[in-house]
Amino acid sequence: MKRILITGALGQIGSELTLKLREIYGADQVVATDIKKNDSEAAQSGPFETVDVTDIKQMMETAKKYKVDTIMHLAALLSATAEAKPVVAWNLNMGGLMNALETARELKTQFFTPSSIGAFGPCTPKHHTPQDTIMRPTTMYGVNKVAGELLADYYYHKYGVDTRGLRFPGLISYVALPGGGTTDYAVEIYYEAVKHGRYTSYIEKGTFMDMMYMPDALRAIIDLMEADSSRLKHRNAFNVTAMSVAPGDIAASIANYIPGFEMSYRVDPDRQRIAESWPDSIDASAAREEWGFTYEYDLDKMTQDMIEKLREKL
Ligand code: AKB
Repeated sequence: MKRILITGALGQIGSELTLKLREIYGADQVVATDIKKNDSEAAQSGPFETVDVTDIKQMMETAKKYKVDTIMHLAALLSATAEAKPVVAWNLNMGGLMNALETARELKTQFFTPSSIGAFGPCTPKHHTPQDTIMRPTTMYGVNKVAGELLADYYYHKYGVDTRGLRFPGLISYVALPGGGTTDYAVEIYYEAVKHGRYTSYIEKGTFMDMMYMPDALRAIIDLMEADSSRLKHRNAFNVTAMSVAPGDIAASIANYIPGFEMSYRVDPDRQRIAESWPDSIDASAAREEWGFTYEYDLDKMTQDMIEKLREKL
């Protein structure tokens, strides 16, 4: 990775990944792209181009202009929004991915795109979900993610594109808010706890899903991209996780640092249904074995850091 183009660079992952990559590889070496520019640090601290990922000409021209050797394709609709607008989701998630892979093929770049725990479905083993297992998701987002994993494998086998990916759990961060995901509650809860000392969860108290703190997610992306290709058996996409938690666990963890924190529940049936179709906990042993995946933040350490950083920010 020497010169990197990021799509969806102003989204939840992109806002922080752009800055991290600029810190490591140099500000001019990381081209942030998104559908619209804003005044965030990611948009202002280095090259930025407006790119609609459904427009292959725009993407290809931008990649050629900067002579990139790596594409990180992050632009996508998350699970709850994709479920509300399935056709839009198919066109953006699959059309965007296809265009990004074609650009990578033509320019012979390395390629990263995230998959998700959303790629799994109700028939998947729920606990310690293995790397290779039944998928059969029941959401449009999940269908996109499984198809995306297979498509990225296809580009590797057919064209030799060095494609790599991670099945991310819910990602928690204090920098940019997620939008339209099922796991968004795990970010909102910290903002509301710091601002108002209470939160109403749209996911039931005991519904477990995997989560990870953003610094660990960024390191996982970079470690995977830097890993020796010959060690990778899976490529698209590795299970990674740092914790399996339910809303009740996060509330209890917050209460240790914000005494009197109040949690209540008003379940959103649509997002609850999505959450219940996903695993409770996934097994990341393939990522550990093939490229040395580790994480630093467990629930308690993440809660401490989130509260400290949000108190400064808010
Ligand atoms: C979502 O909830 O849609 C995402 C994900 C787990 O992929 N955060």
